[in-house]
Amino acid sequence: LLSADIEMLLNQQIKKEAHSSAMYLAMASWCNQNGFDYSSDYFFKQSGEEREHQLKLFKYVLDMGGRAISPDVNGIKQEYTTFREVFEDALDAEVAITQSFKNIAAACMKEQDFVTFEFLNWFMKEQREEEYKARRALELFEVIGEEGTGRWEIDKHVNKIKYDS
Ligand code: OFO
Repeated sequence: LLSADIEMLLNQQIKKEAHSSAMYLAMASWCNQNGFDYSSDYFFKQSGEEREHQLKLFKYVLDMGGRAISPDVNGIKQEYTTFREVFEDALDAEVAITQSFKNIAAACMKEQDFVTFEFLNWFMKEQREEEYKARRALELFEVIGEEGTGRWEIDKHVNKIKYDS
């Protein structure tokens, strides 16, 4: 069973994952509208992964006899000023998500909820990859540069970022 506190934290995380999924979908749309097709595909994929994270947490709460809450999602940013801003937001969002998982893990430790703590390990590892990919994507702006056909070149590379754990 889950304590009321851990259940609440997990439900908050479910909402955050739903928000991330919607955020990435908005990024996929913006990139597509602005001719960045590879990045659009990349963000579509990210959106799908966040949806999976949401469902994984959702199912866990139910498996543990808790009350999983289907979240309201609002306040999704639809407009970006620059291509680069999309990637800055993506990295900021992933760093915030990692912090959020750390907070839940700390609460689990305090309560000696080692079952949930163990469950969270999968997400910790996943965040390592997510942060890596977001950081690498943003670095392309420095490595390649935005001048001339730079943004077009950056777009082509975004989808090729590999992570070997
Ligand atoms: Fe990329 O955030 Fe989910 O876990």
